[in-house]
Amino acid sequence: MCDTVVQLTPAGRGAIATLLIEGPNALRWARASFHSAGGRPLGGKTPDRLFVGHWGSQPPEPVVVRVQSEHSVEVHCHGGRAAVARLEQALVEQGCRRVAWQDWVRRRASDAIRAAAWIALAEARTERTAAILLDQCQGALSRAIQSIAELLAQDNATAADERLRRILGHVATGLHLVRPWRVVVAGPPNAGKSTLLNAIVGYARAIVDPRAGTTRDLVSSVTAVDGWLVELCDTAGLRDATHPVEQAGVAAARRALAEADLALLVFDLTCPWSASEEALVAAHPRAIVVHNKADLPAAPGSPRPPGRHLSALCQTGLEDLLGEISLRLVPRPPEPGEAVPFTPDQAEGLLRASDHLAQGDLAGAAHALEAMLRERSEQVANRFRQGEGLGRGD
Ligand SMILES: Nc1nc2c(ncn2[C@@H]2O[C@H](COP(=O)(O)OP(=O)(O)OP(=O)(O)O)[C@@H](O)[C@H]2O)c(=O)[nH]1
Ligand SMILES: [Mg+2]
Repeated sequence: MCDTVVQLTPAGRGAIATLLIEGPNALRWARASFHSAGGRPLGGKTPDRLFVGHWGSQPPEPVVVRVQSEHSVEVHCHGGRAAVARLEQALVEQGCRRVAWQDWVRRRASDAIRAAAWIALAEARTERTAAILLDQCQGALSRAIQSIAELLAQDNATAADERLRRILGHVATGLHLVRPWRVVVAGPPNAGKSTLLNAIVGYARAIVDPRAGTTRDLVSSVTAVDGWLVELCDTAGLRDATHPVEQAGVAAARRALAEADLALLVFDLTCPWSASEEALVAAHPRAIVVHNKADLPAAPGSPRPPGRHLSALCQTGLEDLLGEISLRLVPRPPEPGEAVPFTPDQAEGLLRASDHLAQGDLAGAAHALEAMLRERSEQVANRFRQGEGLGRGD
């Protein structure tokens, strides 16, 4: 086994970075570069001790070293990229191998799914999504898959199918734990789409103007709605544009609408309801309809379809709208500790198992599930045995 160095903290993001030196000579490498502030030598008899001092001499880099054992030493230094690169480089020149943190995690995790969960957890941006990923780090999905494989081994296809369906019900949620849902705000010009986007994200992301046709391009902002990660996308007002730039904007808006996970169709309550608005609603039956400018008297005329009456300008009615967005995106949020697949590979593996099960092929289903737990760990282990698995830890 050779000695390795891995950066455990994200590159350049924290005030403090942590490097881990592992291998038979870990303590020796640390001793070669570390100068203790109090003159106390690194190591000694007591395990798990902290030492304050500096690394190298030209110039000295302040560090705190934690000796976990002769084979495992943590070095805490300034979090900036330059300080980390200097320490890493010195260790590499001494003969340590640099390991990417993702490979370090994969090598340690007991199965491929837990490893993927730890890696995804580093990307989680809300407490709610992090809690779901933490459950998967602690084995929720791995155990669920193992238990289904056991049911299959016992020929209990009905119970296996039921559990598999329950997990598959969370695929869409799982795939959006680190990748945001895309919610597109569309509707006729001047309806208050940009005002609504700004009100939801909490700052003036999009330009607002009383003149119709202000927004021309797609304007996005990532935010959290009820703890779910959402990319809100403002669009050009939908109308028969004559100017080529506006035409391009309207075409982009229509594409965004077609690809959206959820659409908010925003209309102006002070304008009479028209046939083109009716057609827009009919073309997007799953959209949330928003009747905006509820702070002003509504235009008399033909009845409007049901929808949320609110004022983006006065910010009234927004909470209810956010609640509906959350419910539409995730109608059945996972219970704490529940199994949630969170990568496309996992979704594919589960669907493959489900297909085998539907054809009465229990062994094939079990094989597909077991492969999900195994594959990656084996690949990574092989790469380590062959001396690969190295790379930048960022
Ligand atoms: N009274 C009132 N005015 C609003 C409301 N929402 C938006 N407005 C006003 O309506 C005008 C148009 O608002 P925008 O947000 O730019 O409308 P838009 O739909 O983005 O318009 P385009 O980008 O041109 O398609 C601005 O003068 C806003 O201040 C509202 O809830 N109440
Ligand atoms: Mg606009």
